[in-house]
Amino acid sequence: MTVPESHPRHESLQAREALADGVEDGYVAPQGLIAHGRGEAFDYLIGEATSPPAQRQARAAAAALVDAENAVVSVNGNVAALCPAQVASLQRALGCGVEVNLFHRSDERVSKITDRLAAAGCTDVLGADPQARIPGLDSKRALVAEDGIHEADCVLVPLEDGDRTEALVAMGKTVVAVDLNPLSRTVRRASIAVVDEVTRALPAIEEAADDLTRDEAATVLDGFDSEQARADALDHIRQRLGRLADDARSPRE
Ligand code: PTJ
Repeated sequence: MTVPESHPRHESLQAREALADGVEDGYVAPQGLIAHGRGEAFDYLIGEATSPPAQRQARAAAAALVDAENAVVSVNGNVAALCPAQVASLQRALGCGVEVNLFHRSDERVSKITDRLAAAGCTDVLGADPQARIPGLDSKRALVAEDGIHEADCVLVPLEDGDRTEALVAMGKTVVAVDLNPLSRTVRRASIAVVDEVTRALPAIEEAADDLTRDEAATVLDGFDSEQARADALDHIRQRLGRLADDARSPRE
């Protein structure tokens, strides 16, 4: 289905179409539709735009990636459906690795996602032949490439589950998450969480990285407090809802 450009919710409907197509093509997990719906609900509360706290989080995320020796972006079905080109652009800008890592893993899905990423411009996509495991994880998310996520000092995990975030942090890695739900375990456990929609967050991270030298990145990281950043994300929603409630109470013209 083509969504008319004039539709007031064009972008949101396009994203839904991309995910539904991905389910039909067999590379998005059906559970990905549920995950997306939850994300959409939080995006409504956030205001469907990158908030000032998310901008600061994106700068810290960029600093972590610039500071890393060996950063890898982890890609699941939803990310492959929504923003393969943004992943490719980030890879070009930062020279980082890209690895397919799936919760509902099957060889067929990994292969389709790898092809989709390659078609979008990603190079040397890892994940089809995982030789290592993340310790302490029983799910298939534990399966990783030795020279990819296993070796990485920094892993960018958009739309992640809390268990793997925790396990990657326990391995001593810097974990940068992108997740619209500021209450999720992922956001609470990540070294740096960007509470923003993934198609907005990846370009914001890339743009912030453009301006950062390695020395500046270290300074940004020194000044970043992940708990304060999460509190700022929650405050953003609280203040926004407060304003909307005031508007609803005020008499209409
Ligand atoms: O492709 P697979 O097999 O690896 O499975 C991927 C999903 C997403 C199904 C799997 O990782 C999953 O079940 O994730 P969760 O536990 O539902 O968590 C997804 C998180 O991403 C939730 O906290 C959502 O709020 C958030 N989210 C959903 N859509 C977006 C998002 N965050 C940013 N941008 C989005 N577009």
